[in-house]
Amino acid sequence: MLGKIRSGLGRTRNRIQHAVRQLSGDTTVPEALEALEEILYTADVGPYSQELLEKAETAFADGTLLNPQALQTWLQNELEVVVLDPGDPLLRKQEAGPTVILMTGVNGSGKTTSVAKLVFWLQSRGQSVLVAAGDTFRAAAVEQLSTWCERLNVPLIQGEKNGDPAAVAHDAAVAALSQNVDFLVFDTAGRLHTQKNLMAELDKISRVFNRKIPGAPHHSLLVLDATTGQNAVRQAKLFGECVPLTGVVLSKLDGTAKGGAVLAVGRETRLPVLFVGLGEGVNDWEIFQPKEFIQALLSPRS
Ligand SMILES: Nc1nc2c(ncn2[C@@H]2O[C@H](COP(=O)(O)OP(=O)(O)OP(=O)(O)O)[C@@H](O)[C@H]2O)c(=O)[nH]1
Ligand SMILES: [Mg+2]
Repeated sequence: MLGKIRSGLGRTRNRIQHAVRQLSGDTTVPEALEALEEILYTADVGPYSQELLEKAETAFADGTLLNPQALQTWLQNELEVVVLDPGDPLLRKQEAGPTVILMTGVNGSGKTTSVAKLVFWLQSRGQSVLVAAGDTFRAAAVEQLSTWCERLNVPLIQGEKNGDPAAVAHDAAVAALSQNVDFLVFDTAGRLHTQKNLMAELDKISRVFNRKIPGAPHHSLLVLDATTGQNAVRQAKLFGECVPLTGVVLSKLDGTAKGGAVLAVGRETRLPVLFVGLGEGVNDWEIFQPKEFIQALLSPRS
């Protein structure tokens, strides 16, 4: 993953490279602290930055940190404990019956593209998949998803135009049970976390699933656009109030200079980031590995 994450983090890495080199080079303590501050703020690590800076200062003062050169490893270790490990196995499969995955997120966050990437990933693990289009309001949305499904050769359940997405959930659950698929992936329409009705709709979809398939949806993922930086944290909190979220997909990491937002999301929401999106193709998808991610973020350009 390191190579891909490293190039995917390109813009973030470019912006903090100067400070990273300074941190790993020959510096004084004040210079090292300044470089640390630049890294944390530029990468958009969030409110945690201030706390980390103070902790580093204290560590220098009380001798825990002996010299500026030790700061790089110290920072790496500090950041590693912030981010939850996605755990193993990812997206645990139910012992019997279909495992249902609900994809949620604000408009344009990358849900539909992530559905395609996730399907491809599941297929590459030998799993059978059924997809359902919960976005019944926009013809273009169904078209986008059906194009992906044709390419990936997976069946798609869709409802009537402008129909109730909960009805699609019902039909999808019935189909998943009768076809005995391993996974059912449900794409939803984008919604703002401030739109009460649409947020309540997510709860309705979940309840319909649960009536048909015990415990479903088994995984409710929030797709966050990495380029939105700290707003992602707020989205995670508000979506989490409507559906019990189990994890985060961080899309568009390739297009942001604020890759450190992953760390804020992990720390503030206590939700594991499971996957990252690194482009528009089905292959631009990686399991999120905190250690490697932080290493890629902080390593000087080779
Ligand atoms: N560079 C890059 N682009 C991405 C990534 N994921 C999605 N996109 C692009 O972002 C745009 C929006 O993606 P969608 O998957 O349609 O987003 P959505 O959340 O389904 O959007 P709505 O259904 O309208 O709410 C598309 O142009 C995607 O190609 C990613 O990881 N990297
Ligand atoms: Mg969509």
